[in-house]
Amino acid sequence: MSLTNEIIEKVKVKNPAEGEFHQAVEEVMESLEPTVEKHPEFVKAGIYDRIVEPDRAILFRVPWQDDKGNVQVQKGFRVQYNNSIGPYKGVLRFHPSVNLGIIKFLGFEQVFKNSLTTLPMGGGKGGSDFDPKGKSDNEVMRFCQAFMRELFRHIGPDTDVPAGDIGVGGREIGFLFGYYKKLRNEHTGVLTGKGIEYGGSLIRPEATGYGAVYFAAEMLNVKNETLEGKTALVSGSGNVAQYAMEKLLDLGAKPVTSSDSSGYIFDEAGIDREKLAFIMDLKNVRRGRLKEYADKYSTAVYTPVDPNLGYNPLWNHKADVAFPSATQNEINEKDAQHLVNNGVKTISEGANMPTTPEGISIFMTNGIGYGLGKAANAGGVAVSGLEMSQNSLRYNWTREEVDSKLHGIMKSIHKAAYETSVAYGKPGDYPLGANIAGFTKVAKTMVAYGVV
Ligand code: NDP
Ligand code: 2IT
Repeated sequence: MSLTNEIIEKVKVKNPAEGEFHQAVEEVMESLEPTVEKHPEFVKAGIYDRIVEPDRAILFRVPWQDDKGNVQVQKGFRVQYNNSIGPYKGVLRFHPSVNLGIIKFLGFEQVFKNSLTTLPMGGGKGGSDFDPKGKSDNEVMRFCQAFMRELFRHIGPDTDVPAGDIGVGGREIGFLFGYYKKLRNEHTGVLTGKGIEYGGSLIRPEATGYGAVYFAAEMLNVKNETLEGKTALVSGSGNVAQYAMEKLLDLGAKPVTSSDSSGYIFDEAGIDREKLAFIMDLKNVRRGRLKEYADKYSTAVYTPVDPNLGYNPLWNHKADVAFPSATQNEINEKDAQHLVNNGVKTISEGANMPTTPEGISIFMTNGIGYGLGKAANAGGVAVSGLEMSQNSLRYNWTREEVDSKLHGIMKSIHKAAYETSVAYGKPGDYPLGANIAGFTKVAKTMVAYGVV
């Protein structure tokens, strides 16, 4: 058995019931197989065994009081995965599905993603099974404060810098940062995604969605194509999906779908700027359900989620490009086949690990340009890195400066992934190229440090 396969098997045995984590390790390790022969120094230093094991995983109890005065208890997690190239960096996710396996998969992915950004950031991830949906602002505040009461002792601007993800937006970051500041009596860049008034970076809210579209544009550029006039399927209606749609409109493409966990809308006429503004208000201000979109716009059809269907009909519409931007494993084998059958030739993943391994192999065997999440959605963490730099400098760059740095970073991520795929004899195999490029930098650093 090859070394990388041995590692996969060991991870499965040693970390039972962590399916998403196994999936992420399998995906990365399969790509890394050709590096084993090329880098005997990595094997000698035990890098393959060490890279799958987090530096530490912190689990804690988060007790908080709801509006009725009842005590609720949530699980809290922070997995500090690898800080070889910089402080641990990666988000907090608040969603009822959060468990240790999900946080470990996200943290593991983050190590390679952050390495690809060219910025000095290690990888980590955290979160809670708390569900902000249906909670009052006061409840969310009390929960965030309770969460930070434990987390503050493990993080710091040079140690570990969290940010937002599913269920953690500007409101939550404000509560978390305000309480950290109170506990530590210091105003530093300990969290990113902050409000502009208290150290946030311009373009951070837009960065992941914009970056995924810039990445798609780079993939198309290899084939001498652009996004102009292309029809796009987008899933999700949160932070990433909203700004992916905005940048698609800027570049002349037509987004036709959007979804939330209850269902999706298909708007053949296209989601234009006015309709996008409606989605942003609905989701960010009124915190409502996407079904309202179809009540307001007669050009749209709403389809509720049918858990017995075995596929997501959102991916079964004619289009050219697709931006999965909701959550993990939202494209299975059937969905991938539907995308291929409907003429989609380019996928740029805004979400983390939205495609199952079976789905990925359908894309690869059909020659689809497949931009995996850790390359395509790295724009968010990249601008988080720029926010950290601005906080250290106590300075702010303009919107244009940040956007142009983001664009440059997405181009260089694409270049690194593409050129590595060429160097390893598989031009256009983005999973291979991105995983190897991200890994190599971290592995070299680990070798330099010795056995620590
Ligand atoms: P948001 O919470 O802003 O939006 C998430 C969207 O996905 C919502 O529309 C939500 O619907 C939907 N969704 C979430 N969970 C599920 C589920 N289990 N089933 C179906 N739909 C679901 O999160 P983000 O936009 O920030 O994150 C989306 C994805 O992008 C995640 O995979 C995240 O890890 C990834 N990502 C985010 C980055 C960022 O900077 N924010 C950076 C890089 C990656 P509903 O409203 O009903 O919950
Ligand atoms: O998955 C990700 O890269 C993010 N959600 C952003 C991480 C960050 O620290 O900004």
